[in-house]
Amino acid sequence: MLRFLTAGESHGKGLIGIIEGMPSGLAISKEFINNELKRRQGGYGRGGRMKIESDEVEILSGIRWGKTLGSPITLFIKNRDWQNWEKAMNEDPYFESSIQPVTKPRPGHADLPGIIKYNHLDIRNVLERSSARETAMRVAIGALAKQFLKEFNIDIGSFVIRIGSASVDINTFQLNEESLLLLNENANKSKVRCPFSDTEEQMIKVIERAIKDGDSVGGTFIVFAVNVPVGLGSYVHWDRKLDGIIAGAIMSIQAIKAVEIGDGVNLGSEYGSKLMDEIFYDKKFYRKTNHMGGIEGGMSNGMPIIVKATMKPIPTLRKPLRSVDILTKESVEAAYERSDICAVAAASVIGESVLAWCIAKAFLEKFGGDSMTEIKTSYDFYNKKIMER
Ligand code: EPS
Repeated sequence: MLRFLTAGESHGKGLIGIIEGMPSGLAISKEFINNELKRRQGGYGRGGRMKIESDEVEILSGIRWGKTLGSPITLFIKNRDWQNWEKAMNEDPYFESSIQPVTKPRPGHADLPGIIKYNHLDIRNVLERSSARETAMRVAIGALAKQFLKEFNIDIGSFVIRIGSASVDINTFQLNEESLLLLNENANKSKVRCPFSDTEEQMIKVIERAIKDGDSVGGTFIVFAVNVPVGLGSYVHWDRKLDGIIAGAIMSIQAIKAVEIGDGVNLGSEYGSKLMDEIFYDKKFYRKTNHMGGIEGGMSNGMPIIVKATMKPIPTLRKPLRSVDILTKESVEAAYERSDICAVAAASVIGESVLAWCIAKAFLEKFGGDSMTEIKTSYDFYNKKIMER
């Protein structure tokens, strides 16, 4: 079974990821992982922290001479910022008295429920781990999943369709394999990962306004997977449904508040006759539309998997909102530390990694084996004997 754990605080020494269940014999490029990390760090509206960090992965176990061994893979990403936080984040109690606790919770953040749940008197004990810094490791881990999927020609990509009031009506576009890959490629060239230049300009203006006003802004991105075989996930039990698995995983990305599959919420406002993807046959089954976003009955149906996710504005505001000091109970303004203004572009890259992981896991459940050779044999058999029957 494919699984992973991450550990690490935002201003601690670094982030660790342990991945178990990757088959042996998978070629892994460290350059590819590092490039994914770089993509995540980009985007107009990131804060000062991204000027400090230049994320690079160190591989501590599980890979020898460029290939997976089948044993647990350990990844490490150093926090360059650690050197500025050595006292505040030290494991040695000696430093405790020299550091002021954070006591003014930010509305919208994990701060207040976190200190109550874990019985802390310093919000730093919560914010360090709830921070989106953790997603750097999820992207590194997703980069392994992407390299696994590439062996089966499965590609993952993303692009941003809304930042605040600036948006493009994506329903007017035909989203097929070719157009999705092109949109992702063009998004890679955009400061906000938006492939539509008019909207891109408006998005930048929206972010500039937020920067000027000491505010923050959220948005919506699409993340997709193409060339996914029919039959990943299952209809037989609730926790095996691919759409449920993907939605839960994407929702777990910091600040994501909505996830839709295919036409998503729009499916609630039309008659069924307009929305189902009719079935045709020419040597194989095919569809001319993809309102269902590549998933029917909790299973992939061979069409591109299309997921839309919406991120709320980041709760750390330079112009802070009202809050209450957790120690004095006085009305105060929420704490402000350096922060991002808009991280929707970064979230879309994180979405890719999370989707890649979900699909790789479902793929291994279907075609599983301990080595790439075994998995490829099983996949080829399915393609030749079952898909083409
Ligand atoms: C984050 C706050 C900021 C972001 C951080 C997430 O960090 P800092 O408090 O050090 O300025 O930059 O994101 C990352 C460090 C990252 O790698 O994406 C938060 O509170 O969630």
